[in-house]
Amino acid sequence: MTRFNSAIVRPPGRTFADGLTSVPLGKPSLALALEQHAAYVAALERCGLKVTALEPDDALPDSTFVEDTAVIVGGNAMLTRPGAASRLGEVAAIRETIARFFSDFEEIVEPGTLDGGDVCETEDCVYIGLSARTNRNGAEQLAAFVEKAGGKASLVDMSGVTSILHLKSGMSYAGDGIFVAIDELLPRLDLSGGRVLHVPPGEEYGANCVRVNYCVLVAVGYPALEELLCNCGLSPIALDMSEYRKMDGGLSCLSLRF
Ligand code: CIR
Repeated sequence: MTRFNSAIVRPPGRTFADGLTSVPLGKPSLALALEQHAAYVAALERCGLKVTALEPDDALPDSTFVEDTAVIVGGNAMLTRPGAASRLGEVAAIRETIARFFSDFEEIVEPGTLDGGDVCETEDCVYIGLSARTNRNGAEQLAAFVEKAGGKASLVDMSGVTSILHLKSGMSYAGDGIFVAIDELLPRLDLSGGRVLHVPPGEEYGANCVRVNYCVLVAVGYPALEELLCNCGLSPIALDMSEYRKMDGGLSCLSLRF
């Protein structure tokens, strides 16, 4: 299991509610979002990570979702090129921080687009979702980056999957060969021998969980999924994500972990 030591986060700015969203859950409260963010950071610290918190950026409403701006696989970093035009500026905003941690990094270039939320890494394979945000060219650039370092990549066709924004909105790798996935995605995934925890009906939002060292972060409110994780010997830490969910965000998208 990959051991993480560090994380990069960016608390939401005052324009958080102006970000992109496809869910009709109402306007998020910035005060509550900041509270939830602080709890998220505390959980990462409890898992042993040293957290670098960037300044909130009011010019970029979605910039708290730092996961989409860079991919860190096998210890190597690649800046992305987000598929939503309003998020392209987030890459410049994180470049210097990535450069501070990774002396050498690459970058997805035009015409490729890729959001980090479409990338799910295991010890054996990097799954890359072809979604409304990540196009084939972007996915192939990342696959080539992974393969150059000796890794394996698997492209996941998400066409027709409308219930989720990113690949990791519907699946996670919980470590130790355990995958968590919504049934809609399973026929599209080649999980080669992994153990699959089927997300119970009605708990689909919980699919976006994050294994961090000995714990797994899960969203509050998905008890059946939490029990499945506990039955595998995992230790869930449940975090309230209500305000981020309103903006189509999940647990993984709030940090870059390495
Ligand atoms: C967006 O639509 O791009 C943001 N409002 C949410 C991004 C969530 N990112 C993620 O799940 N990796």
